[in-house]
Amino acid sequence: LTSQMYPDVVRDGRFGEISREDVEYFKSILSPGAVLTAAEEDLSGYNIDSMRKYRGQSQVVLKPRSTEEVSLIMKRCHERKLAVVPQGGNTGLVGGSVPVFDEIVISMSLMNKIRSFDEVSGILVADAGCILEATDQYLAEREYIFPLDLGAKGSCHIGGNVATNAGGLRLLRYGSLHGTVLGVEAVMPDGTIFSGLGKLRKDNTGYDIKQLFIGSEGTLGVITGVSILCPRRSKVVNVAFFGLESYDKVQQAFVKAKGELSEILSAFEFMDRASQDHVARFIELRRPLDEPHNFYVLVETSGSNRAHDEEKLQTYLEGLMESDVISDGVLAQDETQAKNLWTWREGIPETLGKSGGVYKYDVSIPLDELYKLVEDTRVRIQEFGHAIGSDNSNVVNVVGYGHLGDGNLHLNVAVKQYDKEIEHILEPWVYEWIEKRQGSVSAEHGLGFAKKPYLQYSKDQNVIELMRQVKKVYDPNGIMNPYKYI
Ligand code: FAD
Ligand code: 2HG
Ligand code: ZN
Repeated sequence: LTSQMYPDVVRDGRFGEISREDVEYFKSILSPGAVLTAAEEDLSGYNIDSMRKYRGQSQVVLKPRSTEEVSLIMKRCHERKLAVVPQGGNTGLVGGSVPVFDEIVISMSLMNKIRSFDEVSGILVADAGCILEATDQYLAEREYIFPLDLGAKGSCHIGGNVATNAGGLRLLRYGSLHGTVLGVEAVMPDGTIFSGLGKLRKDNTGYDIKQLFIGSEGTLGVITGVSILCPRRSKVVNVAFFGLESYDKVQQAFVKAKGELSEILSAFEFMDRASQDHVARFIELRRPLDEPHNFYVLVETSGSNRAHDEEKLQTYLEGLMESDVISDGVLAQDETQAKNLWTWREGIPETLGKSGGVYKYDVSIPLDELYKLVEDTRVRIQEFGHAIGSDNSNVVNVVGYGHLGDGNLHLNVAVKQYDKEIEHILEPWVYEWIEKRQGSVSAEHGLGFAKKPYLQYSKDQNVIELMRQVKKVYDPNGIMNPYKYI
């Protein structure tokens, strides 16, 4: 059996097909309403991803309320070799969160309780299905902050964030989840519960197994709980937004930000002109700067002393103006203005999503060449006879933006509709370009279904083989999120 969506992919014959008895069994162990079947309702919300690019054909969605229920589900799936897809907020960008064929969707949405929070250490223990924004709000009420923030915060789950090792807007300040996550509770493919919800910052007692779950994208087990170290929330947050004329100047501004804003620097995001022209077509807000610029940077500082922080930021901006690094800039005067400035950054993927189709490349590249990929992409598309532009006409819109402070570029190529010719112009060319610079073909969104074929551009064959062996040890029947990752 091949997939309607992916004609080259064949259903793995080792997997069982879900029977009426299986459904009855799941109904007997889960709470009322926690077993959804295609025979009774529309499951498209679980079968289609948020970009509407990937579509599976799952007939059954299960919504466990506890780790024990997940364990019973997985025991049955293990015995019957039923393949599953763990699903969080379904905001992933690489087609990892939806089935390919008839895999059972295990939706974590009903496992959404905070289990404990220690106001002295800042250690939070919570169910995997807690929504990121709600969790951050819970922490804000206690003057703490979740060490991760991203545009999909209103829908994504913290378990989904850990499963994808999401990076986002605060990584520059608080580091990766590999450092902040202290423990993971997960249900293994055979139903065994891995109780790794440690609350220790330091623990050198052997292999750190929980690290394997961080970024495993549902291929090793179902994450049911997370223990994470949360920093104290900064009392003073300032946001500045400025325009620059060259990518070289963007780099100079970054070096100066590290030197002058140092410990209060909490974000350094960059956006090119095409991305901002695009956002301007969709949002009502007045543009932050009157004149157009080739590049824009959003700098955020987070600290504890208003006068000190504002003086630092002001001096930083004045210095950049005097040395002609930036052409113009604004400083948010209150929280609403700060939020509006962030909209110009966070609104890029959201508004690009309104195009007919977007080819997304989430890559790590040494900083000096980071923007060259965007320029080279424009040249290449033109060489193949396509016009580039950011207006509403029938052209290809190539935009570059991202977490400059982390060396992470988001290259998005928006088209009127998905088009195999454009895809062949871009792939594998983009990946070869990355490979030549020893970059990463997936900086933060993961592999999922979309990037699986391109892993070899970033990882050595021996490393890939070791990854395969790990997968076999954890999931010998291959029932966890099949057809993806590796
Ligand atoms: P899903 O999309 O449901 O799942 C993602 C993957 O994790 C799937 O493979 C799934 O099987 C697995 N998974 C989910 N939950 C579990 C679980 N409990 N146990 C095991 N496996 C699980 N990413 C960034 O890194 N940085 C960004 O700045 C960023 N910004 C974004 C902005 C927007 C507007 C959008 C739509 C996405 C963005 N993302 C970003 C993508 C990011 O990966 C996801 O938003 C988020 O981390 C996924 O969480 P989720 O709960 O939606 O997971
Ligand atoms: C962001 O930083 C996200 O806004 C999404 O990682 C990037 O959609 C994208 O390409
Ligand atoms: Zn990002």
